[in-house]
Amino acid sequence: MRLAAATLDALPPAIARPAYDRAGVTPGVIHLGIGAFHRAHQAVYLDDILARGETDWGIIAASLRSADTRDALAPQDGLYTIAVRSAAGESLRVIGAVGEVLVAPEDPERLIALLADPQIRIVTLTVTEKGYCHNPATGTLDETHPDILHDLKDLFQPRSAIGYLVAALAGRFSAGTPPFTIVSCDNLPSNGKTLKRVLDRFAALVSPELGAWVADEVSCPCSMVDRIVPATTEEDRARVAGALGAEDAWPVMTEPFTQWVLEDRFPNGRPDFGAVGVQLVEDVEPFEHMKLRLLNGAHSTIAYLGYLAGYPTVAETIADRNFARLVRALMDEDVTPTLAMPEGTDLTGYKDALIERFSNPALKHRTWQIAMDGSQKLPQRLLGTIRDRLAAGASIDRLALAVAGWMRYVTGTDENGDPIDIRDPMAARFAAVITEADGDSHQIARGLMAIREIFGTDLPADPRFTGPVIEALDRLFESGVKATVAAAAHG
Ligand code: CS2
Repeated sequence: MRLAAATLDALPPAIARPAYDRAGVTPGVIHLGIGAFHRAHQAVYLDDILARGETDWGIIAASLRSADTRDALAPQDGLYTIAVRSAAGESLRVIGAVGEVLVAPEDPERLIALLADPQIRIVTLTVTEKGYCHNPATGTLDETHPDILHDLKDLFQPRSAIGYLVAALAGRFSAGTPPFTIVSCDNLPSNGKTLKRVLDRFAALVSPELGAWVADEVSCPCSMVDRIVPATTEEDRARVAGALGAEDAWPVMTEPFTQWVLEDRFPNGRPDFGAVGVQLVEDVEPFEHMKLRLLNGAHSTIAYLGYLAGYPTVAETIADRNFARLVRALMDEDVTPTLAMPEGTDLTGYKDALIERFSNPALKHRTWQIAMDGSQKLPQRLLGTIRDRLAAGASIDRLALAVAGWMRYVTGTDENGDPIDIRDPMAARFAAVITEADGDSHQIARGLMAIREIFGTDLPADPRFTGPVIEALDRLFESGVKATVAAAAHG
């Protein structure tokens, strides 16, 4: 038996499922970049919205590249299971908010036409950091990006998310249809502002009239999204199928915690997000800094140093007392002083909860998974904190060790001499630096820091930054990761 609309009633009673008639749902949201994260986060909130009777907020989702998700979900009528896992066990819930799943490159015009439809009032995005085709150090459109160059030439056969959005907005503009509101749900700094900057610029390059309309009319509220979603394994699939008594080709694994903080700027309407636990605020930035610097900054530190220390998962890394100590000190001593939270925010509780979430033994979140795309992640996770610390005249030793951990990782060889499978759009640049440095750790550090798209021009020129990073990388090479972490944890 396969999970699908027709088999929903046959599932065991313990499995939660859509508490509404899916046949009565109409689409109001298009999501670009349907992956596991979207399905465990925004789609769950919208499932709750639909269950409240707001039935005009169904989701049409698109993959911008691969057909995997569509191939898994289409035979299931868009249905899939989320498995909420913790030490206490696993609870399963079938989500019904996603109707159709499209594979954009198969029929770009269809996706553009759907996006241009007036009933679509919100577009949400999870296209990962690199999907914005921006320069991560400056947050501006990368006008030399091959997809951007392509999309500017051939707007109605786009490749990038930005191209799709602008192609659809051009259609809405000429038809007199109000624009959709676009919500970036990626871990970018000021994600809405970054999106808006890139989008406005791209639209202006298409035509001044469209550029002016997009700049004036399109709202891109910032949002902070949070839920840990490790990649699904074969073991997960088999376990979920056993519990459902039906095959689900792509269940999604997640944790009990979930958070969505969103700026309330939806000129074309929105569902009652507040009623389903979304925090609607005036200004997301403080929450975003809190999350990117504390959660993701710690995650990346754990990913590089933990991987190199031989720990396959976050939980195994944090179970090492030295790592737990280092990460907590990084949060308390280095990041916390850079945060300016609204009154009443319980930062200590937030950090305690983070350590508990990282320790969740049921999640098996791989360090290798988080280590991906470091070039896109470092600026907002670690380098912003470093800049603030330097401006305050404060020390950056632990943060420098995290950056050096990334450098040691991208050398591509672990401490046993085995190769590391590096996934990063800038992997070729790293490899060139490593080859050129020929084993000289100072040259490795200097060569990597010279990559402006990551470090800008200020940090490589500041000895208060370069000194501690070079020193930390030396120590990683000389003493090994575990000993270096142990020393830093007790330093
Ligand atoms: C992780 C995030 O893979 C990564 O880079 O740090 O995906 C993290 O799990 C989420 O941001 C949690 O909300």
